[in-house]
Amino acid sequence: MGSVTEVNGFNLEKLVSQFQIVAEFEEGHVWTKGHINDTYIITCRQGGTPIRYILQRINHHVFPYPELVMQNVKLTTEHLRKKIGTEDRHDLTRRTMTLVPTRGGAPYYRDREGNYWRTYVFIERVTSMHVAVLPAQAGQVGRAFGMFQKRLADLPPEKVQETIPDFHNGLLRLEALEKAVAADSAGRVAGAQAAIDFCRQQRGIVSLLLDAQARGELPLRITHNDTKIDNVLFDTDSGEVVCIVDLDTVMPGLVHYDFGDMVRTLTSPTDEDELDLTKVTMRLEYFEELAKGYFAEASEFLTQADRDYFAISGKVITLILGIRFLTDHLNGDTYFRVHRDGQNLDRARVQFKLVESMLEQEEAMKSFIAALG
Ligand code: GN1
Ligand code: MG
Repeated sequence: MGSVTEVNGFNLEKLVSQFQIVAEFEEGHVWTKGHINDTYIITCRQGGTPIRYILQRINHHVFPYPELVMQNVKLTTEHLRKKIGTEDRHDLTRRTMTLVPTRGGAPYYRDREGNYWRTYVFIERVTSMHVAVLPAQAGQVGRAFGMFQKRLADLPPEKVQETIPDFHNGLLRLEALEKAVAADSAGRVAGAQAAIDFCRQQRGIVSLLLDAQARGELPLRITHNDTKIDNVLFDTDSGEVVCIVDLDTVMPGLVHYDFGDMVRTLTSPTDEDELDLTKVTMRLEYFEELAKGYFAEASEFLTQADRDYFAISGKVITLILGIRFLTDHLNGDTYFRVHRDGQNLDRARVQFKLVESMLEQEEAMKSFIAALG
């Protein structure tokens, strides 16, 4: 059996040997999903049976304190495992992420070049998607993240580190955009003028949640902070949600950003970087299923003030994401991985089109949330 050990200049076999894996390394290959970390799928064998793992190199430019990220991940996964285990022990290694410790018992391995590596058990027989194709899927994902927040509600927030400070602070994101425009370091400002103008016209949106938070209306809770549909795994056979992944940005935050990012990714019928903007729209039916699913789980811990801000949360986070993609495009694509020229500008344009569609349908979203009670 030919085995692939060397990928991107990393010896995957050697790296995997740092972790507590009781099986023989067979091969590893790149997994292209995700805009930030490098991910490899590793196949080992035990008694002729393949056992797979996820090996990841944490992007330490985006996450300047990988130790804290891993401290959060360990705490969160252990807490979720305990919670899920008391409900039903069936399939525990599929229903939460399972970290494989290093031989020394640490949650990550630091190599000689200063790279941070971690290993998870690969969750088998699941699929993930970029786009919801049935309204019921929006409901399932809403429910899953509502449950996720509920299960973490009794974790003391001070135990979870804010690994990327001001992650959803739209005012700072706007400042970063203006800096990028002024510097024009990649010479791309002229080609992105319409997108820049849109951000300036709509700038009032980004502070709606920050202002409510500053007025003391919205409490901090432990949130996921990257609730895109891609981060939910569905069982291949039953279509049920199995697991929520990508716990790197679990931090104290507002539940609205989690809900809003679901609106962004579950209601749009296209990929994040769709070129045909006529296809990009906020599908109200998907929004309604998402809200019903989420509230079915989250209702018990939400306050009335919380409820008042869910209908506008989609446009807030979607505009912030658009600003971030646009800023990165202007800076020469130094943050989000791109697979083609102009991809970050394409991503930004999709977000702005979605914001427009959300603005057109805001009253309908507000009435629906109000009627949920
Ligand atoms: C990034 O790497 P990935 O795909 O999990 C980003 C999120 C964005 C998302 C947009 C740490 O997540 O904030 O919402 O892209 N993560 C970070 O697809 O910036
Ligand atoms: Mg992420």
